Amino acid sequence: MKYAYIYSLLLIFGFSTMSCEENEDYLDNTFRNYLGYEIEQANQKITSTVEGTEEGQYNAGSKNVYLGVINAALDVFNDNNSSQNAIDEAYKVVQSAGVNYFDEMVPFTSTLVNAISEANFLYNATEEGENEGNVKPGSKAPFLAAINEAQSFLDAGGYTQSELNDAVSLLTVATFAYEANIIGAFNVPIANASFEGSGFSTTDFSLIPNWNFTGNRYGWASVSSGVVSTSDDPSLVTTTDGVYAGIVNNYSNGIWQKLGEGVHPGSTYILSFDGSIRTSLADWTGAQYETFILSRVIVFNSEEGDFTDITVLDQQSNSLGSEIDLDDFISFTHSLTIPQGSPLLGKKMVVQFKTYEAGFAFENEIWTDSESSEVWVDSQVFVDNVSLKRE
Ligand SMILES: [Ca+2]
Repeated sequence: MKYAYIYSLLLIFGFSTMSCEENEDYLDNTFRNYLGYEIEQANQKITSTVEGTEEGQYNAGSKNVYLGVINAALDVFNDNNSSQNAIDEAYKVVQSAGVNYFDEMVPFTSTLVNAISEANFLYNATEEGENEGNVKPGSKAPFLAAINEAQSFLDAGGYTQSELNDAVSLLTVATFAYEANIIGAFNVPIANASFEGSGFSTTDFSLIPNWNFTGNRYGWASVSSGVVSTSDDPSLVTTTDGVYAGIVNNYSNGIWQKLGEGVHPGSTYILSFDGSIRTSLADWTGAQYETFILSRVIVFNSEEGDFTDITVLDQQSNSLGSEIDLDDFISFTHSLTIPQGSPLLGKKMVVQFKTYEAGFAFENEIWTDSESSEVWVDSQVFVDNVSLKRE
């Protein structure tokens, strides 16, 4: 009785280890300890979960049901006269109550919604054929069937988290099988990748389909990012395709586009684009600095467009030199590999382009260069013909 009493005190105060030393009835108490451990785990589950209607919360009243089972088992545990059968039975009942309690959780429906959206994106972005980027003939029909099945499951509702996990697994297996049938590299769709989609020159980024601009970092920065055509801008003599190119100006977070592509751990991505200098003004001493396009692949950790809370998957500085060359776009490739086991699995990728000049304290984008002498630099660059491949 004495030991059982101490054990129950330990349980109440949440100790995670229980000693079996100095116990005469060792075998019996070993089985008791299994039960005690199970009760302790159940109590921890009760204290670490809340009831509510949000994903991951538990249905109203479910805690009391679970607690009732736990307390009944605790009585068996604390009673020194409990038979081995009663202890075994209590052990099973607590375990199955734990499974039932888990099923009372409001399921993380968003995981399936995301998996379906990713699958649809992949399905729509690929065509059957024999060329690189095509999916092998006969692959689309079974994949679409798997997507439709997942969608029907989602629409029907009334599922538990365990059932939802199974549905996500089924769709994931179908998605991976489909991806394995893609020949060579997969072309990640980038909308309006060559800025021809707007059809007119503008600095109003709300009018430029699919690309975003979060504004200048300083109020005095008068130049704006946007899109221009060869006929409207004398410094844009030619583009690599079409007649429009995007403009990225200094003193801003640049331009960016959120893609349908979720992060694939273990994959290598190749980001390609063309760049050219639009303006690269000398500083007040007449010095001309090397101009760069900074290409980045990021994910937003919280709000879309919130650059104070991002994870940079990779970035690369691409030099355009310091001379303005009116007829030349330079082609760049930026390769990045996502580590296996990356916690960013499935997070939507964002492609971002910024510009800066050497001699400028880039990290802080302040007015001093590395020699701490004041410089005035200003640059704008053209970006065009963006593509992203997953290998
Ligand atoms: Ca273009």
